[in-house]
Amino acid sequence: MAVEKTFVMVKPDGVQRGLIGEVLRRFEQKGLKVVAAKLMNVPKSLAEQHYAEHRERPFFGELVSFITSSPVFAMVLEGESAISVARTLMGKTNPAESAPGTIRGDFGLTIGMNIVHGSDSPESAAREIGLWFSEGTVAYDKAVDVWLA
Ligand code: DAT
Ligand code: MG
Repeated sequence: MAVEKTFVMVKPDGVQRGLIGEVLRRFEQKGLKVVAAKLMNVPKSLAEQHYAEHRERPFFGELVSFITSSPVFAMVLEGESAISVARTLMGKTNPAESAPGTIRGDFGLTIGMNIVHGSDSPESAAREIGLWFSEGTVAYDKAVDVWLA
């Protein structure tokens, strides 16, 4: 086990539906610490780099146009096993198959609009944090940290 940082983003559908607070609340209540956050429009070049692994997939164009269509809320979360913990809270990629109680299971309906993104491995997390937060993250202690680990 190790303390990790992960890149998480509320996608345009989540922002438009007023779910930034709801999504963030779930990660915060789990014990993950917000170490960076910003609301931003996504340049096409950033979207293409972010989703580079899907470049050859038939839905790549839709993915890029969706993520650039309206602002996203991007953040970096830190905590014990943060990468897999965030993915568990998000639920499966396709909201139709995501368990109730997960973010996608509770708020999503279709795979194209699944509310939230989270890094899927330590390599992805490092790459995505560098891509979205080249300005860096904020290191700080919280008194509650000692009650979480
Ligand atoms: P995840 O977001 O769970 O990491 P992924 O990396 O496989 O999933 O795909 C990235 C996004 O692309 C996903 O959140 C929604 C979209 N997507 C994936 N598979 C799709 C498909 N078959 N049709 C349409 N969109 C898809
Ligand atoms: Mg992915």
